[in-house]
Amino acid sequence: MAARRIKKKPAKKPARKPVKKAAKPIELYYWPTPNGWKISIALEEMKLPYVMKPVNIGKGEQFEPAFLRISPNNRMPAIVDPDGPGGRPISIFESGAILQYLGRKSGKFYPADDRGRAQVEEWLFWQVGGLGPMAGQAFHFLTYSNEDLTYAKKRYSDEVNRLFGVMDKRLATRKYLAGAYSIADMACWGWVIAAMNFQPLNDFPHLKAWQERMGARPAVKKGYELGAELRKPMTEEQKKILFGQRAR
Ligand SMILES: N[C@@H](CCC(=O)N[C@@H](CS)C(=O)NCC(=O)O)C(=O)O
Repeated sequence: MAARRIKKKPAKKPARKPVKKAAKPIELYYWPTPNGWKISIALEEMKLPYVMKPVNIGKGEQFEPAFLRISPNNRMPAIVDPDGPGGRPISIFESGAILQYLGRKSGKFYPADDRGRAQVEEWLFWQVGGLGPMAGQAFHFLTYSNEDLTYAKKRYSDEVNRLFGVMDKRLATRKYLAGAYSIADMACWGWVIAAMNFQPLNDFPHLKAWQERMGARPAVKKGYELGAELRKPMTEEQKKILFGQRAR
């Protein structure tokens, strides 16, 4: 009997392991200031991979055409996420919009339910429309202005004092501004740290406790330290670049 030829099954190709694409890091356009810290802190808290791209605002790098395409307001922070919605890159400027985006992307520190989200947004917008600009102006007239303008110094430092009072009341009954720790706290912390230089926290015990509670978080420490070595006292040359800007 003729030996039956056993058909050899074609050798199976070894099963390919699905190749996991390493997430490309988010590019953070940054300089170590209270507005920059909001985003470095958030990225650290959310454990999102990122790479820092320094924008030396004292040298005028915020006016470079490549940066203006990302941030038409010539201000940092800004981000480029290579893995944005639909897997396509996205660029975002304005710290509040960036925080909301990162909160949605990571699903952290920005509640999904409407009530929780509305509370976070109240305090986030309170920061971007109030605490940040007012503390920024106070800082300007108290520290940077070459003219000694008593009225301007008082107007803005009074407003910071009022805003600190609002925060202090809020924090008397909750650990964080919106109850649970959120992007709103991340937005405010750097401005409190900066404004403490001219408005001490002695009269605001709950705010002081919050500032310390946040400051003890490793991610906050790391975000705050990002690029600290770049920060230098402002020179007259830098003031000419930063102040007195008009439409270009
Ligand atoms: N509303 C903006 C403000 C950002 C902002 O003022 N950034 C400052 C540094 S803290 C800046 O980039 N300044 C550059 C300039 O004044 O030309 C935000 O929240 O992102």
